[in-house]
Amino acid sequence: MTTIQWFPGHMAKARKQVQEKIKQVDLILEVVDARTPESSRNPMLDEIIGEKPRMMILNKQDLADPALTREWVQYYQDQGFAAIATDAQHAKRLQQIPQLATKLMAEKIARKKARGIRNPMIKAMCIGIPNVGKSTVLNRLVHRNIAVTGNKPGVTKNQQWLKASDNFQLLDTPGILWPKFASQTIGMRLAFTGAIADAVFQEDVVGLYGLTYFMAHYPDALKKAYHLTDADLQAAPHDLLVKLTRTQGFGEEFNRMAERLIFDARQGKLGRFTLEKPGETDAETE
Ligand SMILES: Nc1nc2c(ncn2[C@@H]2O[C@H](COP(=O)(O)OP(=O)(O)OP(=O)(O)O)[C@@H](O)[C@H]2O)c(=O)[nH]1
Ligand SMILES: [Mg+2]
Repeated sequence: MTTIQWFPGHMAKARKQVQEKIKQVDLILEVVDARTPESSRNPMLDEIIGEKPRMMILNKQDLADPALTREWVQYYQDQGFAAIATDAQHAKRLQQIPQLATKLMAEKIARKKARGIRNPMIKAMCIGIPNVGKSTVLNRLVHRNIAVTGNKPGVTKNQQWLKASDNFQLLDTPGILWPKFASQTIGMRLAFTGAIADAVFQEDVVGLYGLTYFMAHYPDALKKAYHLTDADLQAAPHDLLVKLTRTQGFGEEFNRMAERLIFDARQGKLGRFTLEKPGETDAETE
């Protein structure tokens, strides 16, 4: 299997900046991709954050498998995190974030009030890997499009403070990956969902990973999207990729079909999907 890895210089710098700011913030909002929650958690950030109160935000839930999202939220709550699933394109549910933040900070707020501070400020730092929707979530919370967002990884280049209210301030940060993924399956999941720059990986390898996963877990979605039969789904993934390349009009250009499949999946054209289940180890899915 080819190795996927992406840790350019700007991420090393962004990590250093997170380290520098960590003391100034009360709370961490860790945004992950609901389609691949555990693989989209940066283990490097764990070390930096330490014991700071943390809220897990499983964003892009509109694209993820709803039953598995419920399992993942429960999984993180069982681990003692405040965890919620969000769709940052719709503001309504996001109001749970300041409510939860206030709850998490209740003791600290009470201590500050006891010291005579009438309206204590909560400062939260939003962190996560690239393209999971950090800036979009924050824009919703401040009700304005202040932070730049975009449908590719690496859009936010610098940290930026945003004011949600008189007592809630948010720090947007650039998405950060880490120097070595523990397994190549993690790289595949992150490439497939768009956290890794497309130029860094081979579409045919990642497309074939996605096709194999969908054949095993979401065959009906594939059948519907590409007009396939049950017999087609019995083929080896590589043979199905060859067939799809031809039937979708790409001739012998397997790369282009793989690219199309990745694009369709990211757009939601293959239905809602989640690439990992709580408690599953990568060895089971390699
Ligand atoms: N479907 C869907 N798309 C979303 C959601 N949240 C964000 N997006 C889209 O995902 C893309 C990335 O969003 P950003 O907010 O720029 O992501 P980011 O985490 O700040 O990315 P970096 O700055 O690169 O680290 C944009 O095209 C958003 O419109 C969501 O909940 N659902
Ligand atoms: Mg951003």
